[in-house]
Amino acid sequence: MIARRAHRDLARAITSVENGIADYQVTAARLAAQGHRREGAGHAAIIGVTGPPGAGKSTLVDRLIEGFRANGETVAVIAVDPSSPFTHGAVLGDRVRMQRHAGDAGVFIRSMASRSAGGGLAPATRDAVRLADAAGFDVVVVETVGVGQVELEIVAVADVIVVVTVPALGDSVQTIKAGLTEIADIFVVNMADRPGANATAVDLKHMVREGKREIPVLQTIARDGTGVSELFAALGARRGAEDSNAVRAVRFELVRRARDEAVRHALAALDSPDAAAILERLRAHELTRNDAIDLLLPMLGGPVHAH
Ligand SMILES: Nc1nc2c(ncn2[C@@H]2O[C@H](COP(=O)(O)OP(=O)(O)OP(=O)(O)O)[C@@H](O)[C@H]2O)c(=O)[nH]1
Ligand SMILES: [Mg+2]
Repeated sequence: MIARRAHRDLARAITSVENGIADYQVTAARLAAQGHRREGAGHAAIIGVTGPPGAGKSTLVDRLIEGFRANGETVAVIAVDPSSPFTHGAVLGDRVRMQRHAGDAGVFIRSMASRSAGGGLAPATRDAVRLADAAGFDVVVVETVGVGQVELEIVAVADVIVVVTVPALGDSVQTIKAGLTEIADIFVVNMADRPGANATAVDLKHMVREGKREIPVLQTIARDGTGVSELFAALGARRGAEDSNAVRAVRFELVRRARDEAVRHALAALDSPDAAAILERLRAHELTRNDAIDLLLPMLGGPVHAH
């Protein structure tokens, strides 16, 4: 049973890591000392919901909350707004959307800004998810707008990933970017009350068939709840098979660290006197951009891709 006090303590804990006042370890320890940490934290089912702005993610999550509560499960929702350095807009929108659950102690809803410079999930988001888990919630839903790297980084956080899209205008699913089939466990075409939903679902199914994994493609109308029970069932099936995600998350984390390392290395190389000399020749129009790139590339080490 999650008490009101746990809500307050979790909210404060998230605020302190978000503002960099405390680090995750210290905060988690404090939550534990307050008696909220349950046996074997790390048991929450962490569900990522991602997709383009306005696809109906929050409306859908609101419906899912209903289902989890009907099962007697407690739910924490962390909604990330990567477009804004401030939480105000997100807080307002999401609070209104999920208002129905405001009086329920089994539901915790928190909006966060994503502050990572690269546009990725802020470290505070990952911490918030883990804190919600430590605080004893059975299910943690992370809602992110699918922009830039965030939709991919959600892999590092969530056990099950639902990619929400809407009926495509025109004749193809170009809006579904490459890479999404790799991270999606379930595709949802929301706003199925709009024209083109069937065609979009068929396109997605074709796309999914090319991949190695079986990914259900569902249609929902979040606004009235149509199709949500099917989504709920698909989530239930995936939750039973979560173990494969550990491999996916570790792979992702390693690639991310390798990328960070490569970026650091490249920036250092660009600061070297040799690089500065090349950039100076570029500035003086003695080199074309492509020439400059070809000259600079070998300084990065690793494989050189000639232009
Ligand atoms: N017609 C229709 N409208 C929907 C449906 N689901 C949600 N909406 C509406 O779409 C709008 C956006 O819904 P949200 O749930 O806020 O979408 P979101 O993806 O969370 O939006 P952001 O978090 O801002 O990216 C709202 O006005 C919803 O009422 C649906 O199935 N059909
Ligand atoms: Mg939303």
